[in-house]
Amino acid sequence: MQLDHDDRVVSLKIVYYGPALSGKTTNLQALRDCLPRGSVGRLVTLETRDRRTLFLDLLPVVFHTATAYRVRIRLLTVPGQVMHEATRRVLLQDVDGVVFVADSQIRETTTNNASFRELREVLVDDVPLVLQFNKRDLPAVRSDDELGRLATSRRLPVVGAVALRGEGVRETLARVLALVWRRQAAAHGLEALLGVDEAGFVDRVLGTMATP
Ligand SMILES: Nc1nc2c(ncn2[C@@H]2O[C@H](COP(=O)(O)OP(=O)(O)OP(=O)(O)O)[C@@H](O)[C@H]2O)c(=O)[nH]1
Ligand SMILES: [Mg+2]
Repeated sequence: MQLDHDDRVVSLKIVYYGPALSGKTTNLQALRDCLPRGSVGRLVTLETRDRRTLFLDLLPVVFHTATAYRVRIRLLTVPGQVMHEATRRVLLQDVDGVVFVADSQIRETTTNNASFRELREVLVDDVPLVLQFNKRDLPAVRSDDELGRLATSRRLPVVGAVALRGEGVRETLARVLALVWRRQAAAHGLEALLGVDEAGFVDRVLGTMATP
């Protein structure tokens, strides 16, 4: 988190991480289409001709609060292909929260696990992390029971999603934002600075509440 008291901006960085083709870019595309028009910016993608992320995608979200402060959230995706490991490491610097986008198909389990291990090697332990199991619409996916057990054993929030249809995408973002708030709000006095509590903060990003 960056606090700029001169410009009165609170900046946050959320990274969507995971193996190639799990649906990270699709998550940002869905968010661009469903977050409040007044706060969501242009989705910037840097991809190859075959639509694979080359460096990153960036979706900026900016909103004013009832106080004089603005909140700027950068939603980023990493390129999932194995060869881009160095890029992924760079993008994780100063991250405030991570969404791990896994592919729910059983045959992708090994690939998911390798990517998750790579993330764990780099990520500072107390950075909030949410597991999204995407592509719930496909056949031969891991069962809901299994996802429930994973949530318990890893002690992480797990959200099922069909990013292609925008399902579960907002809930995933809401979960990680709530955890980021819980980790940082007290230390930075965010409640006083922004005039919102945890629920109000999440509502402002997702647009579920009328603006004050
Ligand atoms: N069936 C199905 N397909 C999906 C879903 N989400 C994404 N896809 C498809 O999966 C493919 C890969 O999606 P991307 O969002 O580009 O994946 P990515 O994780 O950004 O991939 P990299 O940039 O290579 O790391 C695309 O063809 C998407 O349309 C989903 O929920 N269901
Ligand atoms: Mg991508």
